[in-house]
Amino acid sequence: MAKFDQYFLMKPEDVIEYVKTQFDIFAPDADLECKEIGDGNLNYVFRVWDPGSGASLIVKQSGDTARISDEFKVSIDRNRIEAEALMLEGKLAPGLVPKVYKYDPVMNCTVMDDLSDHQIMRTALIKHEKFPLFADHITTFMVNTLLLTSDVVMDHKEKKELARRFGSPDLCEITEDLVYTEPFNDYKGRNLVFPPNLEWVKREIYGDQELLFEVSKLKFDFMTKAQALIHGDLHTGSIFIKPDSTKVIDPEFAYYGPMGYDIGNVVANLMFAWANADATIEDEAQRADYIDWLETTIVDVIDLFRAKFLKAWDEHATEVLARTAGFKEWYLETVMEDTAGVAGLELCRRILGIAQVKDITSIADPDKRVRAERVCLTTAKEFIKDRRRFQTGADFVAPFKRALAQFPRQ
Ligand code: SR1
Ligand code: MG
Repeated sequence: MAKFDQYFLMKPEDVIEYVKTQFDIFAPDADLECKEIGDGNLNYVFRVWDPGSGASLIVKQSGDTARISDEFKVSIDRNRIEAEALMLEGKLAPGLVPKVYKYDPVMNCTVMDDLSDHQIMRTALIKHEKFPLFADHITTFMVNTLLLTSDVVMDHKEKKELARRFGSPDLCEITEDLVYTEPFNDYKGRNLVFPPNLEWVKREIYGDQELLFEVSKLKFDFMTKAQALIHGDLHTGSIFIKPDSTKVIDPEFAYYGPMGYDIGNVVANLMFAWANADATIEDEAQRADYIDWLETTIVDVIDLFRAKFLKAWDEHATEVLARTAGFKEWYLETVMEDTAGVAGLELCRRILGIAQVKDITSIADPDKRVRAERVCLTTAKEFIKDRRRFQTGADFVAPFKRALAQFPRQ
């Protein structure tokens, strides 16, 4: 039996041998180098390159537990889900995902484009860099991947078959626990609450029964609303970016769920960047300028999504009743309501739960971090409880600005 005929978790030296036996991208005598560069919670990401020619590739492999903790036993089939999702997204939203060269169902790895000329968007936002094309790119990605995989556009039998291929019980369980349940009751005792905020969180989050009631409704929506093939983890750590290019990566949580799940994640993660900028940029004019760009970007994400969604609906809808007067506007209202609910969930879970974000944890001054967290959590409560009220970009940024005013800068 040859070395790569049976699954094992590769080390960098194995990856070099793997790519040499599978691809002719590198010269046979090339002196390849390889480094594990993954910094996500689940997988191993290897960059392989030839210092002579400059050619390079990424090999992403899944293990049978999550990197973040052995507590999470996750099917290695998630690598198939990720590879198939990337290939489908590449067709629906050309140029907005990395190119996949090979999916290997034995080694549970995917070989794809190296995007080292881009940066992880969260890292760039923490450095307070601007990306004026982001809202346009991400809304094209979301409209194309969401609307075009929904019953509005797809043949219903084909859509059900696609939903079956993307049934993903292990990864859905992670989302159900980490996004929808634990932030609101810590029932597994693994939340990571910033100690100076613990009493506030006990009162304002764990003690809010109306909040829990609304979160319960949203959780059942996530489990039952097979609306579109969502990316399932569309935060700024799942986006590679440079000024003229945006690439969405890591769709291993792809699953048939509510469209608002993806849009809400984008909105919430831009708000984490806003909270970070507000807390860490000392110079007032520079801070105002950067926050202005973030605010405009959030407004544009919502308003461009709305405009492109309605246009794409007119161009692509095949379901006969989708053309009923008023139906597409009603449908979009429900997507926006779900977007607000999920933005609220993401704002809570990344502050209270096990999978946190650097935008918040890197705020060194404890008082500033306390304020940033309370601003995000207060915004989240409004999003979750009053989600029907949020329809336009201006609606979405209003609660964050109100919360900033409610907790004055020290
Ligand atoms: C156990 S995985 C924790 C989180 O990391 C992923 O990126 C998802 O966001 C998941 O919820
Ligand atoms: Mg990920």
